[in-house]
Amino acid sequence: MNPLFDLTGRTALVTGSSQGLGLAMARGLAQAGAAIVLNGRDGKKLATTAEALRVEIARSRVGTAAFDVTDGAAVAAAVEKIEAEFAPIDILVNNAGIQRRAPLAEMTEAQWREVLDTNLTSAFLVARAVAPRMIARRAGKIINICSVMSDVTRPTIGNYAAAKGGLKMLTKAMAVEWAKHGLQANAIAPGYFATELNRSLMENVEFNKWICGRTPAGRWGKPEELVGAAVFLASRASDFVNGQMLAIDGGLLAAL
Ligand code: GCO
Repeated sequence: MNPLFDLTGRTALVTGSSQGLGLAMARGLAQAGAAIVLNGRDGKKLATTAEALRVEIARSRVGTAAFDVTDGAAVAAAVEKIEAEFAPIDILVNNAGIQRRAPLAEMTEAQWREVLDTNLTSAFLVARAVAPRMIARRAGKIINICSVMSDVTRPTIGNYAAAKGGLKMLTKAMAVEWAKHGLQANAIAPGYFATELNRSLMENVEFNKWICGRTPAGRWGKPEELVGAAVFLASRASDFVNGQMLAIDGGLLAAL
């Protein structure tokens, strides 16, 4: 492997990584040499997932941190514990996200707030806990998992699109404040990927046909197809990249 992409000796915290895109990126970062801290709210699920990764990837170091990314006090305590007991966090992947689909005019305040809290505010809360430590070390990589919905949207996901659009701008805000301290903050924007979050969409014959037609590559993405971008943005190869959003979308954002 080109040493530019070697993550040996680095530690990555990946929020929302007990399944789906977060787990796929955590696996890829571990395969590139990083020690990994998995996060979710279910400690048992995290422990099972971590053990499976340790078996799958020889010499991997995988820890777990069960905490609610929307709870500022819990986030601060968890980051303190990780840095004290596992390792300093060199790479933060803000991946935690949910969907609560509803037409805007019918959307409840709870559906709005839950999505904005989990998909946007959490990235602020976790980065606010981690960044001062990275600043003190004058190095750190922050990767926010945005979406094609940071730039475009469709009916019934107005809360999700607002959150992901905000996350794109929060990424730029992090970059402009923290680059001088040696940190790089960037984003990955997945298109439509085959995950649990999208199972109902994939199983809908009409929606599946629309997505495969709307995506120039003509198919759904595979979670492992995010790994290259994650390793790039987590590695020395991206030391002069800041405030950027890299779409991994099969060409969707390029097409009318
Ligand atoms: C939907 C989907 C999308 C995508 C996600 C990809 O309901 O249209 O969940 O939101 O999966 O945005 O980044």
